[in-house]
Amino acid sequence: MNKEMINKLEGRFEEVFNVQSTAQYFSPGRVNLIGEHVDYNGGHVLPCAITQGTIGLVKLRDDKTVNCLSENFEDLGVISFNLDEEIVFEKVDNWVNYVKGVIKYLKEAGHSIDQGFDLLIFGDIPNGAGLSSSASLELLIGVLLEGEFNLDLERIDLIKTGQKVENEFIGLNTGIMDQFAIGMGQADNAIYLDVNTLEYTLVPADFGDNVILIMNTNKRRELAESKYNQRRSECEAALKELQTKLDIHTLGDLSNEEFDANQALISQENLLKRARHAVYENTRTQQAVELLRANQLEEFGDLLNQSHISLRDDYDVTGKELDALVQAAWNQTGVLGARMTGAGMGGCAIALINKDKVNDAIEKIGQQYKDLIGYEASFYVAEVGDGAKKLQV
Ligand code: GAF
Repeated sequence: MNKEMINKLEGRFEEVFNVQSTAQYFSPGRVNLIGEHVDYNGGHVLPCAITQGTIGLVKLRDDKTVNCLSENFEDLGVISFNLDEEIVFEKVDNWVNYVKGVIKYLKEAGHSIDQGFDLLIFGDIPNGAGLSSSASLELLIGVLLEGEFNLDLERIDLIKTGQKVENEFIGLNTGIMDQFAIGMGQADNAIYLDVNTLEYTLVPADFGDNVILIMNTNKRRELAESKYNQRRSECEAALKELQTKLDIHTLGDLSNEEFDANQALISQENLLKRARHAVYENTRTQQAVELLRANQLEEFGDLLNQSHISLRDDYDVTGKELDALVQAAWNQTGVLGARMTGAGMGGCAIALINKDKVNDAIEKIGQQYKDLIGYEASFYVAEVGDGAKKLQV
């Protein structure tokens, strides 16, 4: 987010609210390098925060009104609610439900948020594109409230609050990966997280002569929520069947060999495929970290490819747009690996690609995608950035 954009937002804030903003906060988006649909299955994930994200400008008010405006949803205008009234989800409030949810759960946890505020936000991550615009917003509001009301919070509290908003206020049964990456992110590092223990290590996001290219299908995600929740239930059902014989708490407790030896316990083919993806993807993620640390990038890239194939064939969350984009990337020289990232069903893919080949590849991938799908994809080179924070002005 450059200075020019921030100046513009400051002007806009004053124009809308007739006062100057007093503080600014930033919260990134994330890409997940590998470990997809694993976080709610008890395994390992390898996401990183990116420099694209959501910025929030704020000024506390003397009353209890919270006024919210997003430059990304200008047509919605200012959406307001009052801190003295019960905070409830309202579909018409759209993105402001994330603001409401964070406030509600922090208040319920005993934190004092008793003054209204004016809020202007702007995000340069595409909405609903698999780069976690919603977790970015949750953590933005979390750090903003922490800063403005001097709340006594550990970062993990904000991360868990964000996940609670997603699960209980919005109704999407996500894992904790996105909030964790966005809350704990550090420039130039990926986060290797064990979701069972919430222990994590930083892994240098050093790709040598290569970069991570983000490729957006620009496909609107339809029915993504119900499909996501369905995948989670399917994995839980498969786990239950495995537990009739095995002493395991999560699918992430199994090695590939243990899974293969016990797969007959799973009664339905589709449940077996979902569980196999979760187990194998967890194994791939552990291998990928070792390869990245050892700078074995070709082998790391192969695992990205295998991850996509498994998400396509076993987990069934890719769809023709993501498959077309990833296949087009696989066709290019200089691409070490490519896969969808995030929940899938539209949204973005990533490719690990030689930096001298990026421009040429963008042109060719873009053309192949358009020929097949009928509209354009968008491309951004990812920069790995810091987690959510207050900006110094
Ligand atoms: C979404 C969810 F929010 C994450 O928790 C994770 O499950 C991801 O999909 C798939 O890996 O981003």
